[in-house]
Amino acid sequence: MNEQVVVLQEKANIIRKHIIEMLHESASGHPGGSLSAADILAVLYFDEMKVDSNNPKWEDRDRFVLSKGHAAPVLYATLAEKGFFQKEELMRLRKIDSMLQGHPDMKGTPGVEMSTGSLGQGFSASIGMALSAKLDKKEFRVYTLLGDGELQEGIVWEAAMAAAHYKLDNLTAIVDYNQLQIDGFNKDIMGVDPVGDKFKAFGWNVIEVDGHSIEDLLNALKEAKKVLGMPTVLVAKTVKGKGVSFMENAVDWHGTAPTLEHKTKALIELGGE
Ligand SMILES: Cc1ncc(C[n+]2csc(CCOP(=O)(O)OP(=O)(O)O)c2C)c(N)n1
Repeated sequence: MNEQVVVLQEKANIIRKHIIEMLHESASGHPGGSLSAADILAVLYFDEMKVDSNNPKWEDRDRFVLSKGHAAPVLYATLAEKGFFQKEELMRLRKIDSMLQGHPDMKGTPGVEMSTGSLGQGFSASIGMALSAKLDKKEFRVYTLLGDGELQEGIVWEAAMAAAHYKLDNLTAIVDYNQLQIDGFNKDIMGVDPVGDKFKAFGWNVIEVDGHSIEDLLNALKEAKKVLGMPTVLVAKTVKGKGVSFMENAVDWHGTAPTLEHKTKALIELGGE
């Protein structure tokens, strides 16, 4: 395995540990959908995206929109690791007057590009950002992460149609395809499959990847940049709660915070303190 992959895997693991610690400390939040996206955010922020934590508003930076805003802990952990703010802040998640609210707030947190939480709207906003880059003849790229449960929102498909219509090849969407939403498996609540074929029919370039394979993610993101005239979506197969055995594929861990006992167990599985 090459060194870059090992470094990124280690970053993802650190992000996972922060998630467990933050959620335990605040006694609330969403572990399942945060853990499932840790590898994706590690690759985006520590390899793919041009961002500068010393200059969060740098005009030419790449943009990332966490459309599945309830997974805010994975974004906060990544931003802190990247140096946008002190890691100690993570322990103030969801506290009164904290900069880290339960869902991302673009006015309160350095590095957060869009306030999200109402499923589907972050995706629409990312399309506006990509379109404005085109109109302003800017080179930056826009990345956005959606949940597969989020695809149940009608707004997603109107936005997908617009992105293809405007040929937004500067936009890469990633679907965290963990097959669960808040109440159970998507297939039992409102089937979203076949996800790739749907995006293809809406005019998107589609790449299917293993969302926990650093190599797959690196290659797919590189590939996406070569495709011109249409937006690309990575359908990233993931496991909700990935990395903590008792949280994996368990709907109960969508929005439940770990107790001290859970935290201790989880941190041991993730490789200690
Ligand atoms: C418009 C809207 N409706 C309902 C919700 C409540 N909600 C929060 S998370 C969630 C499930 C999301 O599932 P998914 O996108 O698959 O996220 P993941 O499983 O990856 O956490 C729902 C329905 C919301 N945030 N926004």
